[in-house]
Amino acid sequence: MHLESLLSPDDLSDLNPEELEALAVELRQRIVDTVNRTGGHLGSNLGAVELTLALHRVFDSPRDAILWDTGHQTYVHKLLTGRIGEFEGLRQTGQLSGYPSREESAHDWIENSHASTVLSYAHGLATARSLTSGRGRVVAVIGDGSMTGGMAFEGLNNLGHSGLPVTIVLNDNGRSYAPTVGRLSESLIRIRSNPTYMRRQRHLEDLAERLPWVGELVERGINATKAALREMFEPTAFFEALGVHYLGPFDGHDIAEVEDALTNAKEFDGPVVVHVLTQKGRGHAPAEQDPIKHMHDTGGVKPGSYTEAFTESLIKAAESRPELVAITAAMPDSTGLLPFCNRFPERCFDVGIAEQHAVTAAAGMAMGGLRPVVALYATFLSRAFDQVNLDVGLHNLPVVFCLDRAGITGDDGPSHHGVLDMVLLSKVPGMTVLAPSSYQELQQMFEDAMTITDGPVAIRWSKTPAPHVGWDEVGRGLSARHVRSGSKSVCLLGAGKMLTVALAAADELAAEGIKATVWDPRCIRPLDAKMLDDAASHQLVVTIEDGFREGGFGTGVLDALSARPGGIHSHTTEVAVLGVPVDHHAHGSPDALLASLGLDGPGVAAVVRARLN
Ligand SMILES: Cc1ncc(C[n+]2csc(CCOP(=O)(O)OP(=O)(O)O)c2C)c(N)n1
Repeated sequence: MHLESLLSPDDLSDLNPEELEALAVELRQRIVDTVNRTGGHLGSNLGAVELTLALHRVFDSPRDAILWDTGHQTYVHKLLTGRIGEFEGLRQTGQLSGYPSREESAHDWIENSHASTVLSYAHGLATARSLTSGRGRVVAVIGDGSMTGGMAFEGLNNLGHSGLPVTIVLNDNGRSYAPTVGRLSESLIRIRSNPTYMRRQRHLEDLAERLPWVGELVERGINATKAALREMFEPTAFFEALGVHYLGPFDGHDIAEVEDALTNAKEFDGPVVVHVLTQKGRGHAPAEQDPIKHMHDTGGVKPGSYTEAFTESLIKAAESRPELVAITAAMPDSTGLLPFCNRFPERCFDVGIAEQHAVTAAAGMAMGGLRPVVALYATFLSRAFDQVNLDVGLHNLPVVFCLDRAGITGDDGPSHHGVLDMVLLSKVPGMTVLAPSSYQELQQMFEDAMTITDGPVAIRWSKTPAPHVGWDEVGRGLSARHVRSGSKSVCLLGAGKMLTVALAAADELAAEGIKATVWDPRCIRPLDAKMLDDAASHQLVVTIEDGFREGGFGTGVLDALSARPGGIHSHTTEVAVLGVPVDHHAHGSPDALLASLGLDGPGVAAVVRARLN
């Protein structure tokens, strides 16, 4: 059997062990070849090849619902469910998504890509099936990294309580991006690092069962023996205390072994976890060896990027501020924290994929006199909005949120765009929100944020390359920066990286004789009164941002201008608010996506022309 002749999971049923092994080799090769061109989560997918084959042989997808946590590890699933022809276009504009996609296939149930949700989906779907006599099993695949998120524990607790027949596959490779942290994963590590221990345990259990004892007493005796043996292995006790039966651990690269385990689990009438041990990057030396770079689509921190400016500023501030600590939610590398963590290991906290905990733990640290910096991707902060608003905001705590990948982020699609942070954070009373337009601005803003002690500060920046400017082109404190003087026809306010777009539009308009004024607002909240005064003296004000247009920076400007005595019209000023329409935007290259939304130089210039005429 060759990969190309695989049209559906049914085609796997007649394959013998040798053919399956050969298919696994082909699948790996196809993934490596494609991801080398398109980027993507290589390590997680290479580690899930045999597991995915076994899942599709034992379960009858899509009648049986196979649900993937996060969804970054579904390339094999895509290849086995009729998408070989399209796989070339992985993550390319208008082509195959890097995550499950309901539009692509009936085999894809959920398209989350924010971690730790799958057990809750499974609880819901299994509940629906039991109430409607729906058929088919529910299978939830979750990694050890995603098991560190609070929702996973909530889901597990409810599944155990419900007694619903859900098969949970714990795909344990010991890593999130970095090695997985937390007490549960420490117990999992003990098992992983000592398989003979586990074999011995199974052997002892088998032995106990074969003892020639009879009757109920003995039954209890055996269970007690088993329980005592299991006590040695915390995960077993942990799952079983929650009412979830535990099977394992199994070698996740042995297809027959995993199939046996899944077949047994399928017969079980209640929630059961099948613990499989896998190796991230399996079968591809560069991915097996490099802990992070080849594992996920992080590509490392680029020299000269905003992220690097953050790393530099953080270390510089930490040198003179022993109270400064930094928190990451399982992403020390891609958020730029790693050099800080290597230098000040006792001041760096990786809390697992637990953004909500990260924020409230930061609140506690600030209460205790520390100066916490919480480094997250902008998209993952929205999960912790309530904690930002109440646990930090209501207490006026000086926590600094450093948000990478803000704005339209690109290849990862709808779940990864950082389009909500300005909308949400600008509603937190007392929150200062800063958006740097250059490498140097970010450094200045971080230094300034350290001096704000009466409430939280957020600094948000994009993944795209940072402009480098002279120090005379950098603002200070909460002031906006007047970048270019024009006539009184049009004033452009470009937030963060969109300053570049404002300047491109101004250049284009200048060639036509329209001299635009340009401001770098720097501070999204509170807005600088001097900038607003100047803007109000123009016929047209155009605000440009890379977050949602509604409720973000531009509508803040519009509100502020209309709240002035006499309102906007007394100044004969018109305001055009340009930003990302409220929608779930697909994957694609960031600047191309922005251009398609009219958020580039020509798009902005066109709006100005149309409004001035
Ligand atoms: C809420 C949230 N925070 C952070 C991430 C970024 N992220 C994507 S995959 C991943 C690691 C997941 O580890 P695990 O579940 O063990 O899967 P593996 O890749 O190891 O197979 C992280 C941190 C995310 N997807 N969602």
